Amino acid sequence: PNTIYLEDYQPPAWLISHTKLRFELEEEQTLVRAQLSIQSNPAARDKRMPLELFGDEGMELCRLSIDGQILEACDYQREAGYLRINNVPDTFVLECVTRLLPHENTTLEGLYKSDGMFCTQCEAEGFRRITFFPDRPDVMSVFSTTLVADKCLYPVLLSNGNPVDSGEDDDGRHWVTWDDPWPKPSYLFALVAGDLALLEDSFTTLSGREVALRIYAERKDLDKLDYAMQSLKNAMRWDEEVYGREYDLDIYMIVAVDFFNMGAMENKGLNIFNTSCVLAHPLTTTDQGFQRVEAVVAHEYFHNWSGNRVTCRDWFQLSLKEGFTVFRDAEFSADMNSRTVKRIEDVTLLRTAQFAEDSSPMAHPVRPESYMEISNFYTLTVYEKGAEVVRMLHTLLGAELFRQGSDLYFERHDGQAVTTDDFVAAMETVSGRDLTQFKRWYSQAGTPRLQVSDQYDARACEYRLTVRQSCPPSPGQDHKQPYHLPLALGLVAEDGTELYAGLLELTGEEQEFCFDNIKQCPVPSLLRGFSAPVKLEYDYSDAQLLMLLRHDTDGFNRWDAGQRLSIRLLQEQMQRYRDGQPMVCSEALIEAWRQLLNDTALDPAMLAQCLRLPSEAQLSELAEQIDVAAIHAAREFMRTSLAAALEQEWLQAYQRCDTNELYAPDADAVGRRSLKNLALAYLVATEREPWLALARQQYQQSDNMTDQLAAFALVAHSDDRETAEELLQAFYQQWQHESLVMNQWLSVQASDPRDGALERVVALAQHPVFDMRNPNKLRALIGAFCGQNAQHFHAEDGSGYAWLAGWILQLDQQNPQIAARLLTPLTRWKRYDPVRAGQMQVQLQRMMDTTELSADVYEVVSKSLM
Ligand code: B3K
Ligand code: ZN
Repeated sequence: PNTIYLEDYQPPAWLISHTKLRFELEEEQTLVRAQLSIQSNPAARDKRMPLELFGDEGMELCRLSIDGQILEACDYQREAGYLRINNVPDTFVLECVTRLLPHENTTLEGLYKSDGMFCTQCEAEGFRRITFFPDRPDVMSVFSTTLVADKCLYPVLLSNGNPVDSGEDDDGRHWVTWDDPWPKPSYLFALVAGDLALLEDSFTTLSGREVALRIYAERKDLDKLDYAMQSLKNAMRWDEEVYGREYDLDIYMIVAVDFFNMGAMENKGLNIFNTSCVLAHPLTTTDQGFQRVEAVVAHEYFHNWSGNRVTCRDWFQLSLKEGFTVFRDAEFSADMNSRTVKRIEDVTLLRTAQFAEDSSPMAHPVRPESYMEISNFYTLTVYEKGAEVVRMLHTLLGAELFRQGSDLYFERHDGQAVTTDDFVAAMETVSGRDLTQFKRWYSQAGTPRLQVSDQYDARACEYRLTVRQSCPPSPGQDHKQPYHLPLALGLVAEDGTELYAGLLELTGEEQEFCFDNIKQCPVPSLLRGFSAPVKLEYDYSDAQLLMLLRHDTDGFNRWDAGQRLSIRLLQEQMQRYRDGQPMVCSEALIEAWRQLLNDTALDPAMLAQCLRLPSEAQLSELAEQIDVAAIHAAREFMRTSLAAALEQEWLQAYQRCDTNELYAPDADAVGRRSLKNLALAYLVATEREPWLALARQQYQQSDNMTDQLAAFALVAHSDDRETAEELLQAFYQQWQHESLVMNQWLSVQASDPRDGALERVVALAQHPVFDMRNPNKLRALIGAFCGQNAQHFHAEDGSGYAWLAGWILQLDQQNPQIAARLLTPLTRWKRYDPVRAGQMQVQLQRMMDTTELSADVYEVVSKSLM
């Protein structure tokens, strides 16, 4: 595969003003007739370039003409992925007929079938599997699309924009024409054809425009669409209020499909969603599931401005739309629910998974410099770290200037395809600031490290803080320049009084800050709200952390103080485990947790966050060399010690939160359930008989999936095999016809830490509910085993690695994007002991030695072995 470089960017030689498409959808084939109105681009570097269109090799070209003149085979060249036509006029209409086989398309890119309905996925480069086209985001065109299909099988025919015409043919077929007035790149094109049920509602925009809101799904799921609809309306209102952005078409549609490579897709006016991100019902969806639906519905809606009206010039700019939109959806979720809890969840994801990516062979800047396969760059770095970069701009400028900058960005670039530099330039204009150094966040990979030390002069009432920043090397970047970053901090007295709160700006490699008139020696509360995506080091004493856990006025840092303390204690136990010494659980920690648990004034959601030990994945990220067994042993030891020591408190917390309220997915109720189920998990961890019975009782009496699933997982993983098997069977019987619930059933079993885990997942892959063509099933089984069952995935004999590699090789033939995704755990081999690292390398090499790897898998494997 070729490597594409940012520095090679050239403006397109040809532009398309209008794209007219006609799809003849049939069972055995689809014919696509495309009429492209083409002009040479006045802004192109070289004039008189041949016309080059992208087109997938598997696509059959049936007919090609220019201004009505049929082209013969000698008039054009078809090469791997391209069609080249020499000697074309300056302005002309190209007509092209292609033949596709959607029912055989297992890549879930381009036009394919999901459970009998036709649908599309074009981002990033799927449109070239539909027709020959300048399939790049800086070519924007107006689309007009006609769909023709059997009326009984496909009564619903959808595309972008507004329906403008329709009719019926004599042969039982019907057709609908859709016009999308807004110029868009081909990656935002979509069509859907199927027998779909519909939930309809409407929204009146700020300026009084009436918008029809339509959510489509299979008939059996019609009762699971209300929450998505409510979330959509909330998002539309929020974007008007917070960003002044209104919707711009008469119809907004969402379609739920079961076969989908990722969460959802923001196609103009016609979002296509993975069922897992749109269907929600109390009986089948957990609280987490509800919150994901709310967040993803909002995210795709927000793209209408940040992504669609203003799009990316090239795919290196992906974070322009994704980082900004993730920031927008995170703020929306924070406003709809608990701001601090949302921040804690996002930072946990960043610290666990993005930091790990940042130190892996696939590490890349938020704006990558090169890629082989762009699908591999829809990453935590581009999305989540990208959102942190936007958040830092928000922090540095303040909410008001940031809003002005966003207004200016949309105004300047409406209808354009632009770069992250353009985004920052708008922020520079409104603030009058020079953000040149800040832009290193876009160009440098790796997680910066902040080392903080301090000094207090009691006589002068002077407190000095010294901050040193550095950033480790990453592939292709040995030396990093210092970053410009906001460091929010507070100074807290021993008794909890806040002596100072403010924002510092770091630009140098080492900087000293002096605070006057500080009357007692303070404890610094650093990086409040996680004001920059860095690793912070400061030599806190246990007592200081306990004080911050009790008194910090910044909720995020309260939680973070507790995490730091837990991490330190866990790391000590890991060392003891390795040294063969007995592990111990700190009395101070137990007492601190007891106080938290007894403090009934605390918000249950926050309390649950504070009483959750850092995950094995996070402890792994922090380790010099990952010792899977020590991490697991230490964490289990702490968990069971805290469970036993605080048994009464856990029970009280459980009872306090076990209110008999009707299910609602609002922040308060979600918080109570999260504390309740955390308490139940600790109770069960005591291995005392009554608590497993309590879990079983909760399983039977719950009226919602959150409580049912939490209890189910605890029993399913317990040593009481009789009850466990009974529940596994009962759960299956109850939910076997709910595909999304069956994903949970698979995941619970795949993450079961008891012996024999690999044998169990091998057997489950043969179970009728498993379907290797469905990405949700693959994530539920393979993803969960490799990601949430470290003990067994990392078995020293390499059996887990070999199993995964076997899957990757098989899946690569069918769906390269998913294959490359699932491969991630093996790319981390350098972090493990020599035996495991060697075993992982063997599997990577095994893949490398296979002929015919996709570009997706080849890129990940080859970079990992470098
Ligand atoms: N933009 C899509 C992701 C497309 C991924 C293509 N491999 C969803 C989103 O971020 O909203
Ligand atoms: Zn997005």
